[in-house]
Amino acid sequence: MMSYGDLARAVMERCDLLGGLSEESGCLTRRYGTEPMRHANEAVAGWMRAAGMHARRDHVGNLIGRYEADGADAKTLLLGSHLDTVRDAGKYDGPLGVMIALACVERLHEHGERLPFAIEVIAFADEEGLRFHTAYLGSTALVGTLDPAALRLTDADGITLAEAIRAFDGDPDAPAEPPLGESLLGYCETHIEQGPVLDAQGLPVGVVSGIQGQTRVALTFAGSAGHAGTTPMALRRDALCAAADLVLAVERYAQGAEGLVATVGQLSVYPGASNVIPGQVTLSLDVRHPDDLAREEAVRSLRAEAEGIATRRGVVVEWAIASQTRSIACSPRLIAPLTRAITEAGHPVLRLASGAGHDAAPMAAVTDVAMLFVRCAGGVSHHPAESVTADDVAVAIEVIERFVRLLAGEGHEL
Ligand code: HGY
Ligand code: MN
Ligand code: MN
Repeated sequence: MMSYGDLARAVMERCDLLGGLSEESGCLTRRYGTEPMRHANEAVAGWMRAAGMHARRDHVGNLIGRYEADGADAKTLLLGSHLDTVRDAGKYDGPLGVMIALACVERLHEHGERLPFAIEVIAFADEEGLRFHTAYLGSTALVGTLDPAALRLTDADGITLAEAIRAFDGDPDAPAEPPLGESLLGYCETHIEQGPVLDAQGLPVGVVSGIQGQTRVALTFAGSAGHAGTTPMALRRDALCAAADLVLAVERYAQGAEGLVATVGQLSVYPGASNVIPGQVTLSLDVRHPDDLAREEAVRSLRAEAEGIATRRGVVVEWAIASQTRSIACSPRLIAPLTRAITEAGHPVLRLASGAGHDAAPMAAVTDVAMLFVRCAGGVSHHPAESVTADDVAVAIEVIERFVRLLAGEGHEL
C-alpha cells in the first residue's frame, strides 16, 4: 500500500508537471479555456482514470472524476479545487487540492475499496477569473448561479466568454445540471492557506471556519488624450491622474476600515504612449470583508469617491460590478469530522477564516462545505515563490482520508 509519504511525493511531482503547463514562458499563467488548461485537464483525467475513476467534463470544461460507491443509490461526496492560475502564479494554489483529493481515491483504489458513497473529484476550470475578471466561473456554472450576462464578457482579445466556452469544447447554452443537494454528502476543498497563520503557529494544517465575501469592480476613467508637449496643465483631463487619485483613495479607505481589504490589481492606460496625455484608463477593484454589510458599505463609499474624483477632474467614470460573492460559513456538520480527523492524525487543531476566495463559497449554494488549509511557507501565494512541504502534504492526505472514512462511519485505524 502506498504510504502517505509516497503519495505526497507523487502529489508534489504532479504539481510540478502541471506547473509547467503555462501560456507564458518563464512563469506560470494558465487561464480558462487556453491550451495549457486543455493539457492540464488531459493530464489530470489520465491520473483519475488510473485511479479507477470515470472522468468527464461538464458544459464549461470543469473536469469531474467519479469513484463509484459500494452499492446503488448512494450519495456523493465532492472533493476538489481549481486548475486555473493567476498570472506569474505559484504551482500549488488550486492544483494541490485536486491532487490531494485524487491521492485519497488512489489509496482506496489500490485496495479495491469502495465506500458507502461515491466520491467525485472536481477540477474547476476557472476560479481566479484572470481571463474574464469574474470569480468562480467554474463552480458557479456547476451549481447554476453563473450570471448569464457573464457570457457576454470579453477578454483582452475581445473574445466573449460564450465563444471561449465553445472553443473549450463546452456549450454556453447548455442548462446547468447542478448536483442535487440531497444527493450530496457535502463538498470539502483542500487548499494552501495563502496566509501566514499556520506557518507562524508551526502547524501543518488548519480547519477553515468561513470564507469572506468579495466584490470585483471594473472601472474606466475617460478624459482627453492630448499632446504631452503642447497641452497646458490647466487644460488637461488626464485619465491616469484620476485613476491614481482613486488608487490612493482606495488604500486610505481600507487602511481606516477594520477588517477591510481593497486592492487595485490591474490598470491599463490608453493610448499608452510616453508623449500622449492618457485619454482612458481601465482598472480593477477587489473589495473584501468578513461582514457583507461592511463590504457593501465600502463599495458604495469607494464608488462615491470615484465619482467625486471624476467630477473634480472633468473626466467620466464608469463603474461596473464584475462579480460579487457573499461571505459563507463552513458547515459544523463537516467541520466536526474534519477536526476529529486532524486530531486522530496526531496534530493540534486550529480553526481560521479564509481571506482568500475559494470554490467552496459558490458550492455552499447546493451543499454543506468544509475546507482544510495546508501551511505554505511565509503565507506567500499568487507568487512563484509559493511553496509547501511533502511532509505537510502527507499530513493533508492522511487527514482527508480519515475525514472520508469518518463520514463513512468507519473511524477505524488506517
Ligand atoms: O482571489 C482569491 O482570493 C482567490 O485566490 N481566487
Ligand atoms: Mn485558489
Ligand atoms: Mn488564487
